[in-house]
Amino acid sequence: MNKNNSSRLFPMAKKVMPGGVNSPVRAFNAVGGDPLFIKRAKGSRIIDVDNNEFIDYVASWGPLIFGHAHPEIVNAIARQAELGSSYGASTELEIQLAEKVVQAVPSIELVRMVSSGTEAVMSALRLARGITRRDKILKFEGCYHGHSDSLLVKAGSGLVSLGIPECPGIVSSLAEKTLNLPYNNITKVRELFENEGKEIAALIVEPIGGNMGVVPPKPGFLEALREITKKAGALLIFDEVITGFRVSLGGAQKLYGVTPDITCLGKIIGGGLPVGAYGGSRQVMDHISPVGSIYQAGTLSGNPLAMAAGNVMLDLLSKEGVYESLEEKSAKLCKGLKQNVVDLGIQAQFTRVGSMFSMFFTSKEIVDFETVKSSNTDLFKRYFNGLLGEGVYIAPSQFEAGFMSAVHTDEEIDLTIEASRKALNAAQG
Ligand code: HOZ
Repeated sequence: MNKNNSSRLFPMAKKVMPGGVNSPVRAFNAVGGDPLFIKRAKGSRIIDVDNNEFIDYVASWGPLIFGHAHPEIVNAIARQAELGSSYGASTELEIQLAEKVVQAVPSIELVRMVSSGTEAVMSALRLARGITRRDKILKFEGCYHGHSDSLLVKAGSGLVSLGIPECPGIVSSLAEKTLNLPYNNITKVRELFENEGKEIAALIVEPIGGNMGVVPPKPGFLEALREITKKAGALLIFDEVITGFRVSLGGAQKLYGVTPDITCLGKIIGGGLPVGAYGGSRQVMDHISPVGSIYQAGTLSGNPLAMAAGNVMLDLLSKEGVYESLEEKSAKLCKGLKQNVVDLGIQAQFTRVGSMFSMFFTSKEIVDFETVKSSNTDLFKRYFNGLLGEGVYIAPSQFEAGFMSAVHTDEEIDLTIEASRKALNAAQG
């Protein structure tokens, strides 16, 4: 694979941007080599500056459920751009998108749009702390909820990929307020709440772990979190930045039938544009300014380009058969990938919920951050590079999820399975 232009651009990028990237997960630190520089993308394919074309399972880290540059989304953005890209004032588009979110997501009666998932989660925590007048929050090891100070403790995603156990720069008195427990371990949650429950403002969880690779909740885990938080007067926050509108129209909460107090959403509801949102019952959300006194604001919140794209995205997602088709394609891909490892005698675990999936190179059953971290990252590194050479692009880290889109074809899935077999064969040497 020719990487001449990417390799030419990378030193230039490093001269003007830290590590040459604008988000650490884009660097290829965990897999070696220079990162790809992308020049365009269409449907299920991305094309780099050396004209290498890849079948893409990163999908901009999840949101592009209809692939890149879907014509209806592109048209909506173009139409809105003609009318102005930002007003810093209210629009009808915001109401339309909010109505769709409220209709689809069980826990949301009122929603506040923001500009990123990080912002949504940061604001949701402030809301929970403001309502309960408590400081502590509980999260789970390996879950990543964006990069706000309270949440960069034992976090997954880029931190685990880059091997950063603790992020300097976080005020220790704030970090102390963040409690961490192993995902899926309800016994430990109960113990903690027995001792400190009255000090905990919120428990925040990815209802399906998606930022350490895919880690599904064990049966009963989410239900128990709901019961325990309710009893303690703490708020339950679902970070559905990845799962919201991906695993079902109503997100993981609809899939599992567990309703949190606050839900955080991300870029899916902006059709891949920079958007986040948080929502809950009227009672909870009325604490936010200008009704209540918990302040949160943003010029680009409810940005009209993003709202226009998001409206089309949610309309497309509402069409009959979308999730069934995603399920079918994802099941087919994972079945093929699984057969490969069986045939080649490689130790691997597969996790999948709907169209988000992972393959971990370990013999341990995947239930939490520890089991995820038992994966053979050297093997992953060779596998990733082999796949790239075969024209398949997955996230450059063992600790990220893969995403199927509605526009991946059966033929592309077959090609991916074949590419994976070759890459695995080469990787095991
Ligand atoms: N953290 C996200 C992936 N798990 C992607 C956003 C980013 O960090 O760039």
